[in-house]
Amino acid sequence: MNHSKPADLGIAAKVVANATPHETESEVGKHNLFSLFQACFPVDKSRIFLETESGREISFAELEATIACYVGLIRSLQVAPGERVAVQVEKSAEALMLYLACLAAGVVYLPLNSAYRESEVAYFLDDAEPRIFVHSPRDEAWAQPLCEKLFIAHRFTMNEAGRGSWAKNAINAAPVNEVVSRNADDLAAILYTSGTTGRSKGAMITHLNLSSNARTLHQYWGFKAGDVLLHVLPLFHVHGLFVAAHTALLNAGQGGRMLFHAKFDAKAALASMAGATIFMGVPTMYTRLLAEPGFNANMCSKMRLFVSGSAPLLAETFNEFRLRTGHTILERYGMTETGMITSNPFLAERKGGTVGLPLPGVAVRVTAADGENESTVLAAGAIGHIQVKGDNVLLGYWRMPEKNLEEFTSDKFFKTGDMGFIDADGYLSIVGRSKDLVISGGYNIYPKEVELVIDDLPGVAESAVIGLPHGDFGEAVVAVVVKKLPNAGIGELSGPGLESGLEIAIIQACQQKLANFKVPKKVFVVAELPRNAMGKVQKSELRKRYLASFD
Ligand code: MLC
Ligand code: AMP
Repeated sequence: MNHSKPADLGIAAKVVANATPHETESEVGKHNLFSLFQACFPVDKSRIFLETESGREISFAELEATIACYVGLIRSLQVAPGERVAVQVEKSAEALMLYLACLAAGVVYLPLNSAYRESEVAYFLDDAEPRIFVHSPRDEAWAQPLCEKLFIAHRFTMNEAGRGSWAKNAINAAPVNEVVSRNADDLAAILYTSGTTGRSKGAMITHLNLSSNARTLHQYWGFKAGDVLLHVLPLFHVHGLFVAAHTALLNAGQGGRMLFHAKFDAKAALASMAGATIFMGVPTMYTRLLAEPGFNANMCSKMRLFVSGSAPLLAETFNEFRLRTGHTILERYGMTETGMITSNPFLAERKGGTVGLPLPGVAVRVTAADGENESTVLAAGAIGHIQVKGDNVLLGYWRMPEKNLEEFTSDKFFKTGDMGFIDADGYLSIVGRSKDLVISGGYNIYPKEVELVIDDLPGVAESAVIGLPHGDFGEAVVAVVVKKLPNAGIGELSGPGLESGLEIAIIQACQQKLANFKVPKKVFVVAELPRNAMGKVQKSELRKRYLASFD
């Protein structure tokens, strides 16, 4: 355990670049996001909030009773508000209730993608120092020694049906209905995002960040009485957990509910669509829906809104969707660090190829450059760096004061790392990224993280990981690798052949150490990597060279 880390949240919070006093005296302690949701729950608690694919129905009464037991368990373990609870489980109603219980108990929720491998999880747990780790029973063999090594006090399991030692212990805990008071800038969650250096950063997300964004989206997207959200996204990232679940929770008072699918499956989603009014997905989900021959306007006759985000939506998907269904997909733009930033309007024109207008209360600007001119705002139409400011923007990075300085401008705008322009009507378009990032099926992959794993292999001199256009995932991860042997100059080979041993070793190492979506879908072995005059690897050159690899 690294004892040089700041010991408590207060210290971490004080070093942030954008900490502003958000509260009036009368508001102090009244910012727990769970209280906001609970205030929206209907008087008739027998009403159903969530229905799973198998037809299991969860009423508000069950939701509240389960959450009370979970809060009771957290309290009985003497985990104090502000301490972290890390959760790496498959999606289930119980996983959602565990998140809500963490909010209610005032502890900081740390969701982890269920695809993360042991070494990835080890980093997050070591960095965040949670008091509780809830994991899949499948990972018992490594989770148990890891928790011991990191002195994580409490470890529980939860399987894809929501069962396991967490649920068993919670049943025996004395239920606690009290919601812990929280201030606007108290942490609700820490979400790790990878970094360009390969080291992940914990984005500290406050109760105010989440409540302000949720309220805005609920209103901006015109949620109304009786809306049914078809929830197919994972529960461990912003899109599924905050955007989708939060807006549905805020709609609970108006008879809103969710159809909850454990995973996205195009056929299953279509089967449920007849009973739904709102769908949120990443572009891959839309291309997969369109790939279903029977998908047409009749199948979504009750649908009012299709939202897309997390990755660029291709013009052809936007257009074909409109032709096939009569619905214009509403594209919005956001980040883990900021929640949602812009959105196409619900009522006014939804412009394809743009991510819409700044959301109410969110300031967005496009500036000349990072560094000296980082606050020089560009005219409409000019491409530059996208920056954002508002109650939605993270408090700072967990125990990384240097990142807080780097990632915010001197006038407290957050640098998104995305490049774009704002048109004369105020709509933002994203045209690229200044950060070296691949987005595959809505998941972010930082090439550096994959390169570090590949470069560690004995047969590898160096590697460059890039994203290439991919029909299903939008972009796919590809590794271009130089062999260590002096006689490696044998041109480009892939597939079975001379280099296949190295390729297999690379794929295996990545599978062992990285989540499956980060594993390269192709490996090219080359004599050398193209470099510019400064010696920097020219990834744009590699992207051009291998552009059509997935055609
Ligand atoms: C799965 N695979 C992926 C992948 N998902 N590879 C690359 N990119 C992905 N996104 C791997 C699988 O492990 C498998 O590999 C192979 O690809 C085929 O898998 P599949 O069965 O076709 O994939 P599936 O399980 O159906 O998953 C696809 C998906 C999923 C699109 C449903 O990736 C998904 O749910 N994406 C949503 C991500 C998301 O929620 N992003 C929001 C982040 S928040 P193998 O080797 O095992 O065969 C954010 C902010 C914002 O970005 O603005 O919202
Ligand atoms: P994450 O760190 O996973 O939250 O991913 C955030 C990144 O996803 C942003 O910085 C963008 O690069 C990208 N992103 C999100 N929404 C969109 C969108 N609608 N179009 C293009 N890129 C998007």
